[in-house]
Amino acid sequence: MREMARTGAQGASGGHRSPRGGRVLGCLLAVVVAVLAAAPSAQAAAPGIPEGAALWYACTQPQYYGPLNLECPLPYDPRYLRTFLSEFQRFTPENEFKMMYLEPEVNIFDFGLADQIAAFARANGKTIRGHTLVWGDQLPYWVQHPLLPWSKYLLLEMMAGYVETVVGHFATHYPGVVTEWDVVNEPLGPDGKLRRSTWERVIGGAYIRDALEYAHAADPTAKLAINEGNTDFLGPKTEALLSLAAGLKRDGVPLDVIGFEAHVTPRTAPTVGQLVAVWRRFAAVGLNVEVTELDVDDDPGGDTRAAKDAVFRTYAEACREAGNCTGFTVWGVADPYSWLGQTGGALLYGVNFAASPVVGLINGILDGPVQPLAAGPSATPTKRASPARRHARPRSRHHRHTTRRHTSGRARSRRR
Ligand code: 9MR
Repeated sequence: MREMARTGAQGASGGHRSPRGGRVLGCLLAVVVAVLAAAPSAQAAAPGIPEGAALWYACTQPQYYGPLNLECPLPYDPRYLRTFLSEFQRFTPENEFKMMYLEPEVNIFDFGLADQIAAFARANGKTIRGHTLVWGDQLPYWVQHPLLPWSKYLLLEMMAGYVETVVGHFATHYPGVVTEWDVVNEPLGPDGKLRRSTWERVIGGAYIRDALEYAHAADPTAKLAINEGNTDFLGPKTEALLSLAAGLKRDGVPLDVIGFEAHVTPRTAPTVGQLVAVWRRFAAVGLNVEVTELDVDDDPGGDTRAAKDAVFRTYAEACREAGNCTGFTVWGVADPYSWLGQTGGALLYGVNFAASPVVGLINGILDGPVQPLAAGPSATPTKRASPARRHARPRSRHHRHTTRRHTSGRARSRRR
């Protein structure tokens, strides 16, 4: 997953000077350069498919300042940072951007750690997939507190305030760093019905489109995603996701990407053909897709490295072949730091940060130009009521909040 050289054709830098008396030639050259610049160039955009990893930020730092439960689970090892920096172009904060950390108390935002992470990305030329704004898990205690009897309107108000504050924070203070958001995470249950969560129970299914609208209003430049798992095969859950996504696109809701988590094993993984078949259905409704959380756990009894590598290759090949795949993210930098535990061998870099043999292959597959869908067939928003109007949301109760720029967590010294 080397850093791909992304240098397009170098533009005319003004270094040419017409020889004395060569004005006509100079003019002609200027015209040719202008025509070439205006013509669509095959070399103009050759960004390949960006490769990312879920990052445990504290593990990149010898000194960590933040909540204790986001400490790196292992002693500081500079190889973690080195591997990330040299091999990946972007990252997903594995936990740090989740609501329980960003709004730990009602109306009190804590961007202490998130600011460090965004500054880290900016300083190192990386971009961030923001994960995740509206999810049923990893919520602050107060969202589900039985003594807080949410009404639909109050919860919607709170959700609007949360999404606008968080997305707006990064758009304002770190422009161009958080380029994409998992706005809604795992909205569906295994049967394809909307997953029960505080959001769904109190607001109803419309919370999905509302969250997307609020995110778009806060940062019109960010790509917006719904992220879901276990939808790599055609089946009831995948059909339900497709129909949800198609409906949103039809209504002009700002949705760009469907994220496919891909927590799989060699036995549960799909084939290239199955993935491409699913992803093309999403292309047909105007959506790009991304592999967002790929890791390959062991089946009972264990699997060989070769079997796992074949799965990584499958996802990379499908991503290249589908035509609308705009990202490839593995869920962790190296095995010792995987949420699945250290022994699984579920990632591309092993216990000693040695690259699996498939890494070079994946680089080759994902490199080179791609032409994802720029906008879906229904991407032109239809004129329709804003979420606030649809729900007759009482604007006067606008969410007020205080932001805490510095986290209450204390500095943690790390052993080398
Ligand atoms: O990798 C994350 C792990 O460290 C957390 O303990 C866990 C809490 O639910 O969330 C993990 O990440 C999840 C992601 O946010 C959403 N998709 C499933 C991921 C794996 O559970």
